[in-house]
Amino acid sequence: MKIYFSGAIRGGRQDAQLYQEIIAHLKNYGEVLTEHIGQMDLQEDNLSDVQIHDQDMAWLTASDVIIADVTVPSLGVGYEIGRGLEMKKPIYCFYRGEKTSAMISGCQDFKTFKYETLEEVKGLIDGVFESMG
Ligand code: 6IA
Repeated sequence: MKIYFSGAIRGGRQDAQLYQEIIAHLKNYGEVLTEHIGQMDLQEDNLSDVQIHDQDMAWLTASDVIIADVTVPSLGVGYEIGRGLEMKKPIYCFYRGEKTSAMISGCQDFKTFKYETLEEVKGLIDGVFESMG
């Protein structure tokens, strides 16, 4: 099982630690192609934006499932969800707080779950993978 985890980078790194813990949990179910998203010391490196985009699209294409944290608003995360939908990938979105974008929670082609704590999101992720068999 190849898992594409999607979370904010230039959108804001305030949840980076949480992404790291979600990624650690996702590893119980397969290979996480985008482990760097949880890296606390993520630095803008020498990759061009074209290289970043093309590498991420290749990983998205190779993935079996997309798990997105949509709490911190991110153009890249929204774009990946849209492209993943176009590729007919199974997508599961998770967010904390009052609301997320209506374009995410209002899309009936995938499920969006609200959570409060790390333990809760881990439980929701367990449910998702159990339902996938
Ligand atoms: O618009 P955002 O930057 O918040 O978009 C975040 C999403 O786009 C993530 O789910 C990533 O898959 C993808 N993404 C955006 N920037 C990068 C990136 N930057 N590297 C890999 N994936 C990215 C490289 C610079 C970094 C080392 C700081």
